[in-house]
Amino acid sequence: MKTKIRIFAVPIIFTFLTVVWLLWYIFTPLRVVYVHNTYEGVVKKPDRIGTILDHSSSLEINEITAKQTYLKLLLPNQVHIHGNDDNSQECNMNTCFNMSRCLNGFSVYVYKPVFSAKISPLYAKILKVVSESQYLTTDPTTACVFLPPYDTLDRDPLSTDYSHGFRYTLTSLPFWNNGMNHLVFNFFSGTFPTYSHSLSSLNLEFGRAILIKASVSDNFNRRGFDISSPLLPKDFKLTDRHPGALRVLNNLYPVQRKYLLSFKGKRYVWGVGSVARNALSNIHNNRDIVLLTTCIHGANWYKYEDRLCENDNNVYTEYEFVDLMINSSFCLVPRGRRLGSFRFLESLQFGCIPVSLSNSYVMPFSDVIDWKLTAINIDERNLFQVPAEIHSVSANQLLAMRLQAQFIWETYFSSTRKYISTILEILKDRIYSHFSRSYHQWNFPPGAIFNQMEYVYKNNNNLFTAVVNIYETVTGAKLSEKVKLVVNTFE
Ligand SMILES: *[C@@H]1O[C@H](CO)[C@@H](O)[C@H](O)[C@H]1NC(C)=O
Ligand SMILES: CC(=O)N[C@H]1CO[C@H](CO)[C@@H](O)[C@@H]1O
Repeated sequence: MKTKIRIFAVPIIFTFLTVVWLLWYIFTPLRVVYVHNTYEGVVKKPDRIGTILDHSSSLEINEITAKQTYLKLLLPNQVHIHGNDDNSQECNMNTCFNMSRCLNGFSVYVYKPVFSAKISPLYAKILKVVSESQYLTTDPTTACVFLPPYDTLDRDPLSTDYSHGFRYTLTSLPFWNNGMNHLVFNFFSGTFPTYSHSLSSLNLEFGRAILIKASVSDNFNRRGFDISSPLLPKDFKLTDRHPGALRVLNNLYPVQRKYLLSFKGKRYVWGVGSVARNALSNIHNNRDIVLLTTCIHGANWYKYEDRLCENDNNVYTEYEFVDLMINSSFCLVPRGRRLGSFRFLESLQFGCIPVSLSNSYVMPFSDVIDWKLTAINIDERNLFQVPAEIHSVSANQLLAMRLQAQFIWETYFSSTRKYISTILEILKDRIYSHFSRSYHQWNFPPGAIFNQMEYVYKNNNNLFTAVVNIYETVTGAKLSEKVKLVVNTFE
């Protein structure tokens, strides 16, 4: 009898130990540590870090990948990039951006110009401003992000600025790596007659590059990855600011300007984007609402002329553009053929509150700028409600929005240099997310560019700071609990 029990005891004890081990395994918090790498240097505690690292890199990573989540340790040579590599439409900063490249600080490498490649004046300015940036590096092996030497601003095959052959040139860049950590600028994509907003209409093998794109539609936006850009005018200044109207006039008043709402621009009579602008004459009253359109653009406009064109074309010339902008409380920004319109930035510059009519448009830099403080968005189909909506804005609100429009203009948009600084600071905020600037820093004076704090950890005691960056894909809930435990353990 006794020997029988002993024989059975072996597997029972074994099972018991296995269960205990499993429970311990499941409930032990993750001990994953990224030793914070500042812009200035690394906080070094090699012995302790070493121990933890060995532990984390073997055990936890396997465990997490098994749960269909993934973890990126921000340690040199330890970036684990998961996800479907071939589907660049799914890109986010965790799947398509190599954080390892940025561990020694934020830097930009600008490829040497290619003399055979045609570059528009605007792209030349972008290249120049980045080249003069404090973040420029001449060493591509240590660069965090890359700027290609090819002008991809205009990808409309019918446009005179369109350059053929990018499909091959971008991919042949020496550090291209399927676009990883590259910035690709684009203002015009798609073409007559559909002006598709899809990424494939770019005619460009951009892969995992971050697109800095105008006229982005919500439906094709790689959120948190691509950057929605305003449409910059061709004659945009390099470094001098285009001053805001309030600065020029040195006057905020009258709060209610002569015109409540104005617009002066083209209308397209037919095809994509024509609906909103063709209906404007219905709310034009020639008193406080002045909405002027002209059918005249391109050589063959008269072929499509409608019965209102003649009158519209005549009234159009009766008002001066600047006079309207400067004397209007609100400026209508109806979509054109594409979602973005030059009028958007012009309104900000004139301290005129933009009233955007552009369904699904992703407002410029909207991951940091809160446009609700500055602009009004109205569904294109509700054009007839525009007067009522803007009448309901109080004088106080109007003044606040006007000041905010000027602040946003002067801080983030008023020159190519400001524009580029904003983009680089957005990228920095994303990459060093534990240091990213707050909503208030971005949206209130003096603004995020003024506040370029360089953080340095002064470490006088034996403790060290662990910053854990965990990136999750599908099932996040369980992992997040563990992350909290980790942070509590080491803080
Ligand atoms: C990320 O960058 C590091 C450092 O340059 C490099 O060693 C690593 O291979 C890169 N990973 C990928 C997936 O490109
Ligand atoms: C038509 C009109 O009122 N124009 C005015 C617009 O604003 C400027 C600057 O305040 C005035 O000089 C114009 O007379």
